[in-house]
Amino acid sequence: MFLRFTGLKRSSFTGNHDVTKTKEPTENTALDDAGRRNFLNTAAFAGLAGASLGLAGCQPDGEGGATSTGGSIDYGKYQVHPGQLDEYYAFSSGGHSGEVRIYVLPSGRLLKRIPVFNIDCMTGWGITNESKKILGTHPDGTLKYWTGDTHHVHPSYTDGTYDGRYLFVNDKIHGRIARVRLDTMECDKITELPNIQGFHGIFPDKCDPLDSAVNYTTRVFCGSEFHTPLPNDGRDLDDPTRYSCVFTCVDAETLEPRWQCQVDGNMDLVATSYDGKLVCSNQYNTEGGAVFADMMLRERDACVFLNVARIEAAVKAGKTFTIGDSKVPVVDGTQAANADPATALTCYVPVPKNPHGVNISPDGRYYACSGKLSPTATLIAHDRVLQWFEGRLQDPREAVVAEPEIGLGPLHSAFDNRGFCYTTLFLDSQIVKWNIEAAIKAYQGDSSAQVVVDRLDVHYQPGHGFTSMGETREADGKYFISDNKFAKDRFLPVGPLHPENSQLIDISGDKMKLVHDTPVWSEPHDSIVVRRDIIKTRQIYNMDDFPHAVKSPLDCRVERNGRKVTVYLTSQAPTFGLTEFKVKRGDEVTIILTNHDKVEDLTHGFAIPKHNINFIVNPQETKSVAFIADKPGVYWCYCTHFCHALHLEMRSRMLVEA
Ligand code: CUK
Ligand code: CUA
Ligand code: CA
Repeated sequence: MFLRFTGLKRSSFTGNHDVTKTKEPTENTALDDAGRRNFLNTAAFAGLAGASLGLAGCQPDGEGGATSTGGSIDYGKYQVHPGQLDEYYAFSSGGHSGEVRIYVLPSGRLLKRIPVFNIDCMTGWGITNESKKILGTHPDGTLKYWTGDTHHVHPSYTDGTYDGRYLFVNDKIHGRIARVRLDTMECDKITELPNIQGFHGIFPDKCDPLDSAVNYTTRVFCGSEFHTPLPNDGRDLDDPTRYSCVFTCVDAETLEPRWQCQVDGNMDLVATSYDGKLVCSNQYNTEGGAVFADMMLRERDACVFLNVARIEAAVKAGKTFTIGDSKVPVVDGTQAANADPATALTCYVPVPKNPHGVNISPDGRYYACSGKLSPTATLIAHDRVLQWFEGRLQDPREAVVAEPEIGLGPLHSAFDNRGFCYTTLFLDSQIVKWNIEAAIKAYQGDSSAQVVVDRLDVHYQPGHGFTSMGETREADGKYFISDNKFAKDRFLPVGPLHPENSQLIDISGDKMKLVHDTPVWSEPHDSIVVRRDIIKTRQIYNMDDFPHAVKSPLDCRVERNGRKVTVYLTSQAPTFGLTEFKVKRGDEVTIILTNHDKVEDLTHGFAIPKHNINFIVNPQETKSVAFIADKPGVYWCYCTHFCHALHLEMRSRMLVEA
């Protein structure tokens, strides 16, 4: 995450934010747009929090972008009536909840929470043996980690658009990547990446640079935000100048790391090109600072581009090293080792101070890197970066084709299919819509080019913004979501912890229109909006996919092997296959439960009081749990998931003998 600016825009906390009303003038209107920008462009950055407070209430309407007020909106046209289905899925990270969420648009209804790095006692994630195996355990069977911090979700691609196979998601805390199957919407793999800390940006490739026949995702790129000693084994604790970062390429099928690339500076967000050739990451800490003031020393940081084909050739040729105990081959992508474009693995394009967010336009031509501490967005041309690698540019900075001033605190950009970019302005609490070609003309000196065409107030302090299908070739320019970090007065109060506010904006016309607010629990960072026809889910499982399935209710039994007891169970509404089972105090009990119901939506649950056992089995699914029966007595194992008129009667008894 970016800095939390303590000086929030004051108007956000006092103004009337009814979308039907225009903004109220505030006391700082004397400071015009230009003055404000200059102020931020001076060396006063060390006091940035104060600066933003000082600017509070300044409302830019200039630059040709009169602020949209919503105007008259036919809200009814966005309603999804009872029985109707939505148009889009939104897959959303859950931040430090460690999960992924699915909500749908335009209604904003939340359909599902997918536990990934967290423990979830509804589904049994982190409780069942199968999920613990995916999450990773110590030799004694206890979970290695039960916390996570998901920031970015991105699905697999074919032909530059989503193919409905997988969703990849990062865990910033422990440096893990997870994969969610999109047919079941469940996590099926997690890998802990070596040599990294603060795994933040993640993006799958969109085709293979080495094999033109492979037009689908085979790699997932992972940036690491925090620099550490390499290996991080206790050496160089007090010498941050010796810390470094590596970029990781993970195989999309095995989810194992293929290679790593050491870079200067840090990595934040990640974007991949549509031709598979480049992957890039914005860097806000090229200074290698260990405290925030040191991370703001330079006027420019960078967006680093990795040349995937060259790196993989270097890996193949063995021009690699390893770090500590890790066997993953590492290439040297530092600037000193890559000064010659003819052989360079990496290209560092300078961009203004502490950029955040980098996104590629749906036509594959431009990367938009947001300024964060600069009121600009930097547009980097894909073909010009390739030209640098061919030795045809003098300076990587020549890959920049536009750098429009768009407002304060730009964080993330998204695109429509008409040549417009939509950037969230954290400090201004606005979305700014700007024209890509006009920005390029203005950069070339055309003062008549109208770059900013619209602004819309959002509520409040947006982080990510994303458009419907906007990270694919099929961007459709219908909706933009502003994921706002502060909701304050937009919902009924629920105590000191507020929800966040995910705002749906119609971008199909010339002016952006705010359609509605959806409260979201802390704290999604990013989402993707996927057309519903792309997602094809299963309704029930296949019993044969589970090697330990209890195939018949007649197979229900208790097997003992010393202190190890296995209970084979089935469920079929409204009964479990055994009405009781007996174990002895101290037994190591494994329960294997197969749900024999075949009816769509007929899920059962299984809970054992006082033993921390609670999980569900979906139709035709098998799950297992293991625990020590350490308390003599009678324990009613009951169905937790309402399944039948006799759901409450759906029980079994565990009898633990003293
Ligand atoms: S980061 Cu949170 S708003 Cu983790 Cu994608 Cu920019
Ligand atoms: Cu089975 Cu409730
Ligand atoms: Ca910096």
